[in-house]
Amino acid sequence: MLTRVRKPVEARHTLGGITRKLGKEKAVLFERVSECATPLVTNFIFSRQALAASLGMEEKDVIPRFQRAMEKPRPCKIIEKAPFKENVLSRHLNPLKLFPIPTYHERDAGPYITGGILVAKDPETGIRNVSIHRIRVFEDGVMSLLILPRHLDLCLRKSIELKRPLEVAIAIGVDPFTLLSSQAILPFGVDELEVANAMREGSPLKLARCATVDLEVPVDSEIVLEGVIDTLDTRMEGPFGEFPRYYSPEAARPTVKLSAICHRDKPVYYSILPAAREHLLLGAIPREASILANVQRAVPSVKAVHLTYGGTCRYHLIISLAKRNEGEARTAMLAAMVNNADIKHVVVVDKDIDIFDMEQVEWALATRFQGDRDLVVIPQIQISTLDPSSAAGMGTKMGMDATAPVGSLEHAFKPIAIPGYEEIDLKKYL
Ligand SMILES: Cc1cc2nc3c(=O)[nH]c(=O)nc-3n(C[C@H](O)[C@H](O)[C@H](O)COP(=O)(O)O)c2cc1C
Ligand SMILES: [Mn+2]
Repeated sequence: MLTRVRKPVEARHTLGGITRKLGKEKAVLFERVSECATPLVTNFIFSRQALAASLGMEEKDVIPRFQRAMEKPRPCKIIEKAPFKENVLSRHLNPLKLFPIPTYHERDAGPYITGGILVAKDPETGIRNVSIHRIRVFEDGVMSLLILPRHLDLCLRKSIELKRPLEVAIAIGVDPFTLLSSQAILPFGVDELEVANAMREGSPLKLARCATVDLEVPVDSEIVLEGVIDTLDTRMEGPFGEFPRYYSPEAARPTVKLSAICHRDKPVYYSILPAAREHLLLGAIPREASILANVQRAVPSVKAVHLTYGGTCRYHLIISLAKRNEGEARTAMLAAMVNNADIKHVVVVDKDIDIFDMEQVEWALATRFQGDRDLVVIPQIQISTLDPSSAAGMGTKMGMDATAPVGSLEHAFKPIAIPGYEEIDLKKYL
């Protein structure tokens, strides 16, 4: 399901436009982008099904396997040889001259690297950390990036205290296990690459040492940008069209000073269209895995959770509950809300509703929910800063209990059914 675009395409806007049109359908390989010799691949995670296929798994197995991998990460083997070391450039380092780096949205500040995993080490423990960052590339090859207050930020603060530069390696074009694991919600000190390795039952993830920094990246990386983060020499970064489909504003941010650009012979550049399914799902799957485990700790009868596309795979959560006691729905929604600051609206439904079918979820709201009785509103609490309706990250959370009373699914809330419906084979009659 990979479509090739052979005609030349502009990296500015046109490539993103074509990708967006195919966003829910197909992976795309752009063979010729803005006179650049390197092709660009994008959008291979265009649905949950496509993600599962890329992992060689059934859709239903993805979350349980991700949960197991997070619980039991597996150390990676490091080998010397790697295709990305076939070409190690150390002078005139400018990613814009080598790779087709897109400018996506109207008000974006410029071209951005969006599909690279950034590897760094905790300067105290030497434990690796992996995360994805939007990285603006300037005409002169200097890059500035957004580092939210999570693990890379912790590494950076420690490096400043120790007065040592923080080395980074940005690997572009990695396997989907690594991409997904980079988004795992883990305690600081757990190496996301070891989670990726644990998830790859059968074929282990091998790492190779970088050329100019003391870091390891997946052996099969197409491109590796190596350097150090400079927090003193900042540059403007943003505006940038983000996952909620709004722009996030500009600010002065740290820069990356490159020491090498490594790539395979004939590399393929990988990029993620912001706010596309690929971007949303990379966040949703690891979040669902963590939210489910946490909510089940509070309410074991919770069966599954779904972060919806309309809720940008961050703000809207549907919970499936095999309710045994009244009150479980409220406990579950509150557990989800405190577990993840981004979750803003939660709907809890009974086990007979398919939580991935939003028409069914709406039907449950229409027929099992009363606003005065089943609504929980929590004002003035932390929500996503990227939600433009928030007041500097403060807002209101809302939970809707659309479950029927315990025991009523067989009586007052018994959906209509036609006996023998499932077995009817239309071919026999038409
Ligand atoms: C396409 C994409 C772009 C992202 N951009 C950023 C970013 O610019 N800054 C940031 O801090 N996190 C960004 N993230 C989220 C982090 O990569 C993610 O939260 C990661 O799990 C953080 O890792 P950590 O827990 O080790 O800190 C992005 C995620 C994706 C999928
Ligand atoms: Mn981490």
